[in-house]
Amino acid sequence: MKVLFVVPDMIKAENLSIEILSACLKTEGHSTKLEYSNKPDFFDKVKSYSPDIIAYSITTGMHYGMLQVNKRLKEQFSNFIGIFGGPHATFHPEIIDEHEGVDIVCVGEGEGALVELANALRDGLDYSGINNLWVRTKTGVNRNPLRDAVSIDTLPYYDRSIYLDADPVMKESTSRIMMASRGCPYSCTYCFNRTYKAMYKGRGKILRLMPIPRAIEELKHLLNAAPNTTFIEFLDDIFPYADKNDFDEFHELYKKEIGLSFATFLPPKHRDFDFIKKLKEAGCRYVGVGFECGDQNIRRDILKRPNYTNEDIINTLHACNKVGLKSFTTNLVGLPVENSLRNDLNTLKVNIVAKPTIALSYMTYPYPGTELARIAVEKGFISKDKEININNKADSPFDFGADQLAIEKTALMFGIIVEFPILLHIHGLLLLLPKSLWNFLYLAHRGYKYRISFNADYSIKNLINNIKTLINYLKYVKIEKLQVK
Ligand code: B12
Ligand code: SF4
Repeated sequence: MKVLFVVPDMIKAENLSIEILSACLKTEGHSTKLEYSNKPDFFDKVKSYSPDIIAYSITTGMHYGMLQVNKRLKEQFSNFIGIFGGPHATFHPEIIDEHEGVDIVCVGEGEGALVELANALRDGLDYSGINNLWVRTKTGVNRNPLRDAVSIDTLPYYDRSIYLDADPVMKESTSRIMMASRGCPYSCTYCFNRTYKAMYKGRGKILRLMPIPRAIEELKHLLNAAPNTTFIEFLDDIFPYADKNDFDEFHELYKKEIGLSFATFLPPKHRDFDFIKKLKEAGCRYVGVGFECGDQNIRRDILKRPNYTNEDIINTLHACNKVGLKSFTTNLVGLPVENSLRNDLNTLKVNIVAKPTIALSYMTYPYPGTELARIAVEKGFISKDKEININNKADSPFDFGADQLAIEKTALMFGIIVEFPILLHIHGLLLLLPKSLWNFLYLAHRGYKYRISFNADYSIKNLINNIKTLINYLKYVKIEKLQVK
């Protein structure tokens, strides 16, 4: 069978779910391809490939665009099955009831389900009873149950070639992403992990780490597929080998067998100086730490974050600064709490003390199925049925009354004030500047720090590639905004 994955050309980042699904399909003899939906010759390319299955991996926000693309494809070609998977499909599978062109939705992990579907189509068998799939039939939608969580050690290597073949810019890129685990030990209320764990209860272990030698093999495969790679970004929810013994083994093997610089996400607890020093020696170029909120009570009661103090974060980041390891914090702004603006400013002040290389602010969104979404509705910050545009980072979906604009502008100036703390004294004055200006400054500052300074690549080529990516992204967000309206 021919399976076409369709994604927007938006952020120039590989999607590991597509790469693993593609690898599983190829193992069973199916052929796969990836096309960008926002390229001018997209429909011609679909026509010439003539896929049996068109597969979309959707997060909340990008689902508007992909549903629209599927609708247009259905109008032009009738002989393919349109299947949607990924976080949005998992937490809102009702898209199959809401959109005629959606033939199948995959809830949860897709490896087994997609391969079974392709095999059934190839063999002319009935596919309406495949576990994890909601399947449209002549008599209604079959909502099949979940299968057990996949054992990640048994999976093939990510199919890196699917992106490299589709996109010359990605092929040229020297930075690749990697995940050596699935799941997270924590259960924050705003995150999909909490809901996922509840969904998969009794269906196997949901936190799964690749044994270190297997992760090294995976990376060797990556280097084989993309020999120009110089940098690896571990995007695991939490760096899977952060415990001391694991880290020692990882440190030794990684340095010997891979030896490339990398970045990762640390668990938000205190890391001693020696650990940070070793991380730097292993080749780590920068680390991320999820700080999220400076108020311990909100962290514990509303966000249900793991247990850590502001001092834990401050000490870890000071250790990073001492050994010359760059760092970023992630911070949730516009939380659905009383005095949300005061809370944001408090979080900002702790960041000033901690001194990360960059403090990233994330507007809080009530993702479908999360407990925080329920809390926000319950507290009256948002109505249950409000449509939200997730990819638009400048507007809060919540109703903060008179503080609305101040919260949205503070989110945009957050990283800049942390870098230049003197600006905090004139926060009130800065709020008088137009939001469009803050939006521009936010993108410029974040883009510079994250894409250029972190990667220590000041070349004109890198600058141009990043500007192109930004323009692509802005164009896409603009189209999406219209679709939401
Ligand atoms: C890597 C990552 C990114 C990367 C790369 C994204 C990319 N190119 O796709 C970066 C950093 C760029 C990124 C950005 C964003 N991300 Co992100 N990201 C992740 C992360 C950490 C890993 C995703 C991943 O690759 N997982 C590994 C694969 C194997 O697992 P999986 O994605 O769950 O896929 C399985 C199933 O879902 C299913 N499946 C998936 N797709 C399909 C398709 C079909 C057809 C089928 C049958 C099955 C199927 O099968 C897969 C294998 O079992 C997840 C958290 C997580 N741990 O999953 C967040 C996550 C996906 N991100 C999230 C968010 C919110 C964002 C941003 C909006 C953040 C922001 N405010 O800017 C942006 C949006 C970008 C976008 N295009 O959507 C949310 C999405 C929530 C939601 N309801 O949609 C998540 C779940 C994090 C969270 N804590 O809630 N992200
Ligand atoms: S620590 Fe991060 S990935 Fe883990 S549950 Fe909390 S928000 Fe999600």
